[in-house]
Amino acid sequence: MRRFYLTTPIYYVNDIPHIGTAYTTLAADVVARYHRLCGDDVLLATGTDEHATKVLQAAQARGVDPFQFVAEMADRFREAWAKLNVDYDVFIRTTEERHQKAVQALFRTLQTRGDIYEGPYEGWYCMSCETYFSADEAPEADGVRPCPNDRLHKPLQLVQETNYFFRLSAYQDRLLEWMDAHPEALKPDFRRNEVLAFVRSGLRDVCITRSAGGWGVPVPGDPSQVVYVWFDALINYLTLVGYPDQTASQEKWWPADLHLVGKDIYVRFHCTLWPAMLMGIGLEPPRQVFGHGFWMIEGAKMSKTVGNVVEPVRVAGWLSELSGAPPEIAADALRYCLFREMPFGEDGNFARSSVLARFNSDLANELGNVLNRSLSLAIQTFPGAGGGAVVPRPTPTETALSSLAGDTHRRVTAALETLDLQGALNAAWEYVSAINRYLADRTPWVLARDGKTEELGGVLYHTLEAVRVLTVWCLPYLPCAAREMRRQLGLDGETTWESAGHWGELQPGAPLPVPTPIFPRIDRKVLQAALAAADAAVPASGERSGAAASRVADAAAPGGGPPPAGRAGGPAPTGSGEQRQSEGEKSMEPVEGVATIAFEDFARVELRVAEVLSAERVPKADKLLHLRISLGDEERSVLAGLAEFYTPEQLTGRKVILVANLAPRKIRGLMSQGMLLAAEHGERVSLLQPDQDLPAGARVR
Ligand code: ME8
Repeated sequence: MRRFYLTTPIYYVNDIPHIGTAYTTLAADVVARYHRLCGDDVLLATGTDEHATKVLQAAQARGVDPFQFVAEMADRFREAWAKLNVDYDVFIRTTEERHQKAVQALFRTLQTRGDIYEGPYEGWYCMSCETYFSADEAPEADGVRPCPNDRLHKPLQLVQETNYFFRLSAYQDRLLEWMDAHPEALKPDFRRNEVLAFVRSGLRDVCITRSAGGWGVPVPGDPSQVVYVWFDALINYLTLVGYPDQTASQEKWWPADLHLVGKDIYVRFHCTLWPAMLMGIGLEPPRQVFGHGFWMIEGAKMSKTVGNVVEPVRVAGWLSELSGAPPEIAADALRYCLFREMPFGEDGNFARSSVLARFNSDLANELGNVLNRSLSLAIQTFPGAGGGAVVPRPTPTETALSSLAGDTHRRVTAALETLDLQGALNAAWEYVSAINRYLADRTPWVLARDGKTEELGGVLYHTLEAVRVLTVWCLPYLPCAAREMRRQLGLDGETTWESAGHWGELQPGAPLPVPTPIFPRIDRKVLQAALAAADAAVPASGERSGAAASRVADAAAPGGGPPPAGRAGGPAPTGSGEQRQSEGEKSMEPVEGVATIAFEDFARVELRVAEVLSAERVPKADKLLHLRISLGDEERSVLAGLAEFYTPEQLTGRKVILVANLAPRKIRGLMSQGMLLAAEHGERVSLLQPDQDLPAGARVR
């Protein structure tokens, strides 16, 4: 029996469970259910990360005791996962005593081995992003250091304190050796390359304690400091398996088979800091870390400020109301949509309209149809007890779906083994289409009308058996719906993954209950009204609609400028050569989309056509290009965060759109006098340009 230990990130409890946190948790549930069906001994762990400063602030803002606040929020996560049919094995909260013990034990071990030392820390701190910057990253302008990351460029505060550091720099070579020896450990491959580049560019020691605040695990032997939230959080994966005391459990479950995380916490936390910490205490790194992509919401980044946070439980409730399906079936439908819609690993766009469309087409029409039609026909010709039917007899002539089932089973299995969670569904739905085509070809209703009972029985057996095989592939994704489908096929007991590879398990003569539609089709009028409403407003917490997001591809834009560490996704180095991990890594991404503005507000932005006269890379800033541009009667210097998307040659001579009346800023010692407009979709960025040859300086409205 294979054992399989997989984890989700533990989520910050300053926020409610949303579609993003649900996505990782649901993905873990799909993988865990697949492994359980394969007969593996599975441990699926999730939980909550409760020691972040922003969590404390959220409690204070509500005037609630922080311990009471985190306990209530942890319950909200548990409730949400229950409503979304997540079957986790263990739930951990970082304020639990067992975790505090594990963090302190690990800290002491590293300290004894000489990997933790005390030293002075100096850095510039942004309260808003909870992130530290070095003086280089946040140059002074007009007597203050504006935050290079925060949207409002709030002034940074100087922080000087004595802290403890983890000697991450000592692990660079060992990490590279490990990555080299285990190419399967970091997936998908394109993200592994980011990790390699990050580690090769040089690792610096990280500050792992804080002296202010007092919210966190006390540093052993120095209660004036608490352990930094990221150092604390990563250790949860060990606490869960009994570290440091329960050695038998730890031996059984460690190393973890799979850490599933989003791309925001992949490179520096899960693929660099965590493996190094484990190496430091003599434990093996995880067998695999998978970094999936991010959901945008109707074209914009999900953010509390924008007010477009999607709550999955509410979306499921909305689907249930519109369709009349029970809540757990609606939750399954949402699960299906999330994994069918977006390739696992890439970014995607969440739109309620596509959830509705998929509900009706993929689930009600295609999947629901194959079961309902064949069961209804069986009742007419092969009646059984209580108004139901009996399984008819197979005939040797019907083979179309049996050979295809074997191929599809191999494809679905291969996809799940490599975490291609969309690929597995694509293959299964090709099979659903094949069943529907088969029904259309063989026209069992005509066979019934013409009294060709034996042939009809053969066709219906073939269809029902195909649906049985299909239910096994569906069980990880649609656990409640697939179980209900199986019940309607007269199958109540547990099953195995392997059973989808066998043909002929339905027993002729076995009773089939009266069917009811599992995914009731949403009525056309209700659907149209819901789509119109979905475009205007939202069933969740005030999400807004919107087309593809645009962003300002300029160094001055949040996230568009130089990375905090001067290299992609890197931790912020300090002036004195160490680096301080930031819990705000994900908050460094740009916030796309803003609330509605009046036309007068838009009119205050001066947009002009500009011509790029020359472009060059900015030394030691991977993302930045320094452009000289012409506005016809004036030349300007502009810094743009475009180096990953355009070469200097591609930009020279090009007409672009400039935000011309933005206050000038000095970045890396160079003046930036405006921003270029670019559209962004997933990882792609495309500069806006006029589609006719207009002179530089022309106004854009
Ligand atoms: O980072 N699309 O917690 P967190 C897809 N406590 N997935 C998303 C997403 C989106 N738009 N937004 C969030 C933390 N996620 C730390 C983790 S682990 C030792 C500590 C998912 O509450 C994704 O998995 O901010 C991401 O990595 C995670 O939520 C971040 O959750």
